[in-house]
Amino acid sequence: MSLSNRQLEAYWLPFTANRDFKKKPRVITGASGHYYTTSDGRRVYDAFSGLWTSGLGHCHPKIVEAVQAQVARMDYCMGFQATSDKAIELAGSLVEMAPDGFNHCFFTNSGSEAVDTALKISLGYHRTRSEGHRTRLIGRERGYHGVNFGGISVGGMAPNRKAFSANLIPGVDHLPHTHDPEHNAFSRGQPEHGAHLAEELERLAALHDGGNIAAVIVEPVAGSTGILPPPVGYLEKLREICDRHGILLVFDEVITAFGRIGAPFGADRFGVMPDIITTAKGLTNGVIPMGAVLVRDEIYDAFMQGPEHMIELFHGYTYSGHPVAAAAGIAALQVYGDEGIFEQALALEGHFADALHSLADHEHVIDVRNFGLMGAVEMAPRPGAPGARGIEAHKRCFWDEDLVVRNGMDTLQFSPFLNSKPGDITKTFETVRRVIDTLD
Ligand code: PXG
Ligand code: PLP
Repeated sequence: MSLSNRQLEAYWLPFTANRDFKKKPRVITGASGHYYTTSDGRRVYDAFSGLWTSGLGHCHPKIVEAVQAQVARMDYCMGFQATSDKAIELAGSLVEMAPDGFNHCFFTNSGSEAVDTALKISLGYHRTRSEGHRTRLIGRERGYHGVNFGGISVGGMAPNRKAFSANLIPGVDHLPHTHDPEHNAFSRGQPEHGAHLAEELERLAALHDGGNIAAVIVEPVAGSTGILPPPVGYLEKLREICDRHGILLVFDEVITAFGRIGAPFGADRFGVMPDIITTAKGLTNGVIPMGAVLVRDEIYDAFMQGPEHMIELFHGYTYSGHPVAAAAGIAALQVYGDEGIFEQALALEGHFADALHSLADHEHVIDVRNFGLMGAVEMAPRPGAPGARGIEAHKRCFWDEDLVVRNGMDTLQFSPFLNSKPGDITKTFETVRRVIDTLD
């Protein structure tokens, strides 16, 4: 590799321990199917499918072809007051795949932008209906909603908030998280205990008056924090309380959409319909950055009033509906359908859960959690060095075992390809066991 130290030093990596990383950088130079190629020439199996992004595998030929054709045909066009044919086509494909009643979508470039857009749409929606006093937003402890100011304000990942705590947006409350190892450790799929935690929303409605609350945002399955599936009955209860008080329910499906939990959307899988859905990642299979906010008809319709020459929502990104991203999205959605990917993902769940839970007996392991093709293995922190076991496992997998797994502190996370071979999943967890055997 001919990259210089100056170049390496120049790059400030996101969500990475930069000084430690730069001592021995893990650099990826190629990707194909289920494998990466590293800068030292190794073929490495990707057990995280990108960053939850690339469920179809890397460089899917149909998506590559669509992107190449589009970038040569039209690289960019203005997205305000004009748009590309591709953005319109993708909007059509997306609402076709979405649950009934979600017939409109707004494009962004990431999940973080989708979240902030959804929060603004929620506030704007109530204003258009002369309920502008509904300003409070409710998130949840341990929630991840990206890194923009709105997203970290409703989010509940303490490290992502603490440096900015004085500058978060006002008027936000948090529901309690649903992690309850005492009752639910080693649950397979949805834990039995914890539906009552949704009733905290009723308490907040009593405190503030439900009529002052604009929206509640949750991940149907909390991902980034280390996989917390919703307790049985929890999402249903949230929906019920939102209905009682006229509060919008936003599902942040940046991870859970597009097959990750065996259905087009988490809303479909759980049979609980939110009012707004945020997506990104799998929308383009990670090939070109893009996010989308899907809204129910009532929400879009509420904005469509006033003089017709006037802008209804003062919001948008230079790259909203970018034609090359949209081309990638159209192709990805086509492949999901043509290759029966969501059905494949659903069929793989049992095998994945078995393989993941095979680590439950390991001395370092204190919990295993899963839903769909999302899995977490939580290790006990090494006394005095929380996070050390997790990052050591990640590095040993990468350098010694040619395997990419992701760690958040001491929790190893797994996001297998939606079209994984069962044997590769088996092998992944045999390897992980071998690696955690070597940890102090
Ligand atoms: N909402 C949710 C639910 C997410 O999971 C975002 C918003 C933000 O999306 P962008 O595209 O702005 O990153 C996410 C992203 C991990 C991990 O290791 C998770 C995410 C991103 C990177 C790593 O779990 N989630
Ligand atoms: N900053 C400046 C000075 C800009 O002109 C723009 C967009 O025109 C932005 C920020 C926002 O960029 P984006 O639309 O890519 O989010």
